[in-house]
Amino acid sequence: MTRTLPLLALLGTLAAAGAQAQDAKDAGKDAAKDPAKPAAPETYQSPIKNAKGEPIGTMTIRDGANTLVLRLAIQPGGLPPGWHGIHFHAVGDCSDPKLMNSKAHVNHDQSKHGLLNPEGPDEGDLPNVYAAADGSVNAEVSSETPLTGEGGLKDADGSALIIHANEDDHSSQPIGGAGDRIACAVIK
Ligand SMILES: [Cu+2]
Ligand SMILES: [Zn+2]
Repeated sequence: MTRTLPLLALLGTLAAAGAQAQDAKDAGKDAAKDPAKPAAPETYQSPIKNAKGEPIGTMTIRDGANTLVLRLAIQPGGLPPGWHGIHFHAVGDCSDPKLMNSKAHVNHDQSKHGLLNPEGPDEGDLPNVYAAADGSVNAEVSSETPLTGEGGLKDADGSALIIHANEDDHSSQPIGGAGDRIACAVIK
């Protein structure tokens, strides 16, 4: 699912009105390029906690007009060193020790899992992050999944950022072999 689908549907059914909407959109893009009038991204910050509920870092989301940017800052000792799969899961609940209350990946259109899957990705899929030898992470990844509005992370039951024990292979089902859920941040 992409953010442009509703606009395309509109163009298909209301050609004249759609053309006007496209003009308005182009005008908006021009305005966004003007450094004097930057569109302020919507921001959201939440603590990242391990499976024991101990804080290990901070997740910061900035959601612009077309893309969401997520920054992870995890302190030394926070994670086992190496690659870790991270995903948006469907429910904003990190309260149980195995972090299963956050349910499966955000996925409104029954896509297959995996950024590299020809039938994917689902809306929860994100690139892996790498924890340094001291267990710290500083990383930034992007996603087309919006923070608010239709299909947004802040829906009625919220969402969660889950960090897995292993890396995501970006193609196998259901979660790319990423293994246990070891850290979580609520998005509500
Ligand atoms: Cu996951
Ligand atoms: Zn997925």
